[in-house]
Amino acid sequence: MKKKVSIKIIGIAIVLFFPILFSSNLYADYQTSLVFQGYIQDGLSDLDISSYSVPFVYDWDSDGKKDLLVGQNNGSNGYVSFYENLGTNDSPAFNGSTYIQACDGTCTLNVAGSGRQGSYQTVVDWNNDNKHDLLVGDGSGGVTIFLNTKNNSEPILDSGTTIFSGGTYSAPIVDDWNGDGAKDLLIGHLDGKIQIYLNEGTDAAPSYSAFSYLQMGGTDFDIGSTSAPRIYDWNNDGYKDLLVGDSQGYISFLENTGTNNAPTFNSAKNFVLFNGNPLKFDYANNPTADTRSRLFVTDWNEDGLDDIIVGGSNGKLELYTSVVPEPISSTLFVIGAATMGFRIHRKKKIIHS
Ligand SMILES: [Ca+2]
Ligand SMILES: [Ca+2]
Ligand SMILES: [Ca+2]
Ligand SMILES: [Ca+2]
Repeated sequence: MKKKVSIKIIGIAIVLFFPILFSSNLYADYQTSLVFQGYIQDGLSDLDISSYSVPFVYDWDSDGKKDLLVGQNNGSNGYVSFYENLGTNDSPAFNGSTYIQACDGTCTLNVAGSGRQGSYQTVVDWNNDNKHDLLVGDGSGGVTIFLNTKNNSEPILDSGTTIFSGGTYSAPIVDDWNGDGAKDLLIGHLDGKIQIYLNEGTDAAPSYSAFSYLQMGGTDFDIGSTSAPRIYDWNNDGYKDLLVGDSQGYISFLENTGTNNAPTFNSAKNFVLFNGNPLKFDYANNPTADTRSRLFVTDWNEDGLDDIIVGGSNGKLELYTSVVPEPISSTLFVIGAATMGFRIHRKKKIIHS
């Protein structure tokens, strides 16, 4: 009798998950369990910085609650807005924002904006003084480090030091790419490629001169246009992967098939949502428009599952939350369904005993 109940539940679970198994293009898509939850709110309206939003989640004022830093392009200026979290960590709430300043006083951090790219910001302790700093890419290809001259609860940034200038649409991130203990740079650009600058200085005093292009399957990786990387171990195998935004609004997943000290990539696949739709910025309203995407992975609702925030052309921030742990291969879906059946069965057994 108990066996029958268990099989029935497993059957229902498999039927529920069945459409997912066959909803994606196996050659170009990467199925996720992400569900679009709508736009992040600011007070009673959609958070909206007007154009080309770039999300970064960090507890900027060190009060124990994660905040939002939002890069943007307002015409020819790239700013970074600080949205202080007035809610909690599992239910963030915002009410207005202030521009990040680049001095001890009033001097709004302002980098070059151009077209689809204003500021692309990454929080990092650049000089290892235990105070978080802000690395900012801009529309004219520049990369600037703004050092925190005060403390972590009331950060005051200096006027910035240029690391690179020239090029177009720089989207820099920091990572010890080759595992030698010194922070390296990966930089996305308008040309769709990703530059890797290995640190020729030290971790506390980085220095960069030569770069190589990120390789995929023996050639330069090229997403087409306007590449914007973030690093995250999305499939939970212990190896850092790359997630890359582009000009069209998609998110590409580059699975690291090498190691953390020698990452290698063989394919790029577009994220597909739980319901089979592509993860594409503003897909519901503009399914075919080039909406440009910049992403940040975070567990937004603190349920233990990875979520993604995506910024794009309309200046808002989309929230996508996972409903099961990644990766969700078809095999794991079946195992997951069976596990669910087993758990329900066990629970019933306890209830009936
Ligand atoms: Ca905070
Ligand atoms: Ca620092
Ligand atoms: Ca991985
Ligand atoms: Ca989550």
